[in-house]
Amino acid sequence: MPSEDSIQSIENSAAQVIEGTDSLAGLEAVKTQYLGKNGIVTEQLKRISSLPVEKRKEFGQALNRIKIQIAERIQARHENLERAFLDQQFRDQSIDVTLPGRSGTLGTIHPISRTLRRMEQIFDRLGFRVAEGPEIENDYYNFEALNIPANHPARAMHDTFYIHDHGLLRTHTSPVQVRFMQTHRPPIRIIAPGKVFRCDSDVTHTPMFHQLEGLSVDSDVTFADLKGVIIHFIHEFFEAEPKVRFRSSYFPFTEPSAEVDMGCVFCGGEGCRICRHTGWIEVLGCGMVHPEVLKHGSIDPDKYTGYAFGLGIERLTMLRYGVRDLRYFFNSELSFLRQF
Ligand code: 2NM
Repeated sequence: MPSEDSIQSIENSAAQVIEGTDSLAGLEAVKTQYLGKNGIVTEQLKRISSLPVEKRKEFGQALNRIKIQIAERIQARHENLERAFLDQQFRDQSIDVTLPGRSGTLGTIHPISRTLRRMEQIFDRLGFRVAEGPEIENDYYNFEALNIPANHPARAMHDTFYIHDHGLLRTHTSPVQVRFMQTHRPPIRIIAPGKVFRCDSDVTHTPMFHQLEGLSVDSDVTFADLKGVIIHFIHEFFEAEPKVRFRSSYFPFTEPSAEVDMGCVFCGGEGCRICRHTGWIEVLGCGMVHPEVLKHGSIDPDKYTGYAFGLGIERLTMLRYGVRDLRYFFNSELSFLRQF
């Protein structure tokens, strides 16, 4: 017959096993091992009926006592393990609200776009509206209408990308101005900014670059008006008042034509690397619109006159911001772009 001692040893071993269990699943198995249908305590209870009558009560009471004690121990251990599990979970998932935030990266405006915006603002205040047109043009609008007939040497200068018989990538934005003249009556005051394409590539030329051309047509437009607008533009754009000179030149689409130089803003006219020791920097080309070009724009040259000008946006951006190499605009180097 089992003694008080052996019952107590079941309790002792149960206590040890329970304390040594460190998972909720393991604890469930221990509960079955002791208190389950075929558990150690249950097996003992089944034996009561085989004991002498006078022993049954004492033995039964002792077994019930340890059954309750074991159940309580399991319950207490369960609560401990659950609390430890939750504590660990809180520690693992906690957020340190004092950490500095992660900032997103902000993009910047590309220097070419920045210059374009600046130019558009300056000309907007002078009454010029922005006009646009196709980048894929044809022979008529890119050359013929601009007084550059087939076999004219000026065609060779343009290094045109031809697409098919008459399709080509515009080599300047002048076609936009011809199309505008054909669809609008004077007074006309527009600028045509955009991409242009020339089959040319070296340290100072890229096959695609940006131009801005201007056009003013009215009944009494003179070269003096052109000079006033150009000088004002240069002063505004460079936020300085360098000297400006108009040097006689030739373009098929203007007569007379001029190229415009400004006093070197880097050396003040002393002569430096940037102005190639001339003290002057070439800024743009311009002239009075050729009567033939006005005719192609359905404008009567006996009633109207006009001036036009054209400039390279990359070139003026380099001068304005002191960018030393054209290729910076196109190689997507963030350390360069982030400065704008
Ligand atoms: C230049 C220089 C001189 C020009 C002419 C025209 C048009 F379409 F009205 F005839 N647009 N742009 C022009 C005149 C462009 O670029 C150096």
